[in-house]
Amino acid sequence: MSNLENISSLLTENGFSHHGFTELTKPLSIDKYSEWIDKNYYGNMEYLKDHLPIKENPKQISSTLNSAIVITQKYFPNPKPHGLFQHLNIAEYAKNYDYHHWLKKELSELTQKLQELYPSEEFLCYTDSGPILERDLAYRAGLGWIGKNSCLIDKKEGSLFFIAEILTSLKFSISISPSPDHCGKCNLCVEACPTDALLGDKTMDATKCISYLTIENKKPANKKLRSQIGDLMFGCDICQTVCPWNQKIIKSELITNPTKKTTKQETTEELRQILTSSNSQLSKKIKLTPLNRAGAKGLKKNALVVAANIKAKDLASEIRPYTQHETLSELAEWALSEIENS
Ligand code: B12
Ligand code: SF4
Ligand code: SF4
Repeated sequence: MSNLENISSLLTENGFSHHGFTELTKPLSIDKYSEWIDKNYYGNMEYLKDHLPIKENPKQISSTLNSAIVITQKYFPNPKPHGLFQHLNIAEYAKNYDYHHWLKKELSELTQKLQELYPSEEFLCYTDSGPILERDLAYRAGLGWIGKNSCLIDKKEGSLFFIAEILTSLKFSISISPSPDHCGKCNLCVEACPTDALLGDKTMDATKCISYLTIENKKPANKKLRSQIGDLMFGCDICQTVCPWNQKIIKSELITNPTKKTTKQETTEELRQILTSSNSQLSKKIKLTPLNRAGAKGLKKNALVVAANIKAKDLASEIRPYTQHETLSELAEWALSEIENS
């Protein structure tokens, strides 16, 4: 068996059947990335700008690295659900415990097995944790195409998965034919995006993306964007949910596991919990989940926006104290006026 066949069987045995291999070369889309940075589409995610030189030349991570073993891990149906805030609109990936912990742990175990098989070689694992252009890497490994929603999509797997990789000094004889583009004339994701964040060229203006606004951006969004956020509490799946390549998967899951429709009262109760908890109570609760990225303050900011958009009149007395808040006072005033004028 060749190294490649050996590793491929190990990955499949460990549950990573959708995997691929590629050389660790300059990403195909690095010019696109650089243009994207120049246009300031990254908002306040400064690390994306800082990472440009390493992303361009991944061997800067370690000069002995030659290849990447790339895997995907589905987050829908949820493999590691935490069960918090089941009546709020939270992106599917974030309904699981934080993948930076559990997926990284699974990868580290795999890396250890590889290290035992090849003791003189180097192995480093990442998932969303290194200066690596992961969609480009996965594309080069033959794991899917880049859709107009900018996600990596596979015909069978859809796009509701994480990407992770093990960089290695091993050299493989690889001849991968990249996945053809199956978007065709479809434009559903671009049309469905509530904030017009998708640019139509397989990239986005992240400063308009609800995922950025509810997770990464610590400041309240401008008033126009606030109302476009609707009831999205954390992250956004709209441009993936409308995608025909995910629709097949979502529909079959709904048949086997029908979800109960949430009521406005249930949503209001969970928003109330967030608005009335102390930061430390809330931080403790969300610590091991992706919600921790926004933090307690970020969740409160998002709760004010959702409360205003769903016109939660019952929450006026919970919102009022925030009109005295250090950073959320203007947002709270806006939320109250939205609710009172509805
Ligand atoms: C910053 C970031 C974000 C930002 C910006 C996203 C964006 N589209 O630019 C925000 C906060 C908005 C975000 C949102 C989400 N993210 Co995010 N994010 C990242 C991160 C850390 C960097 C991505 C980046 O560099 N963006 C800048 C743009 C310009 O780069 P890009 O998205 O990689 O896009 C490239 C391709 O589109 C490519 N391209 C365009 N045309 C072509 C053609 C060819 C042939 C090729 C090869 C490439 C190519 O060029 C672009 C630049 O190189 C990556 C992890 C990583 N290290 O890569 C995760 C990552 C992209 N995110 C991920 C996820 C899951 C999400 C969300 C679904 C979470 C959610 N539900 O809210 C959403 C999806 C929104 C969307 N439609 O993209 C996954 C994507 C998995 C997948 N199947 O694609 C990643 C890979 C994390 C992971 N390890 O699993 N994210
Ligand atoms: S994640 Fe939501 S806001 Fe962001 S591009 Fe997709 S549809 Fe638009
Ligand atoms: S919705 Fe249509 S255009 Fe958008 S990524 Fe899916 S197939 Fe491509």
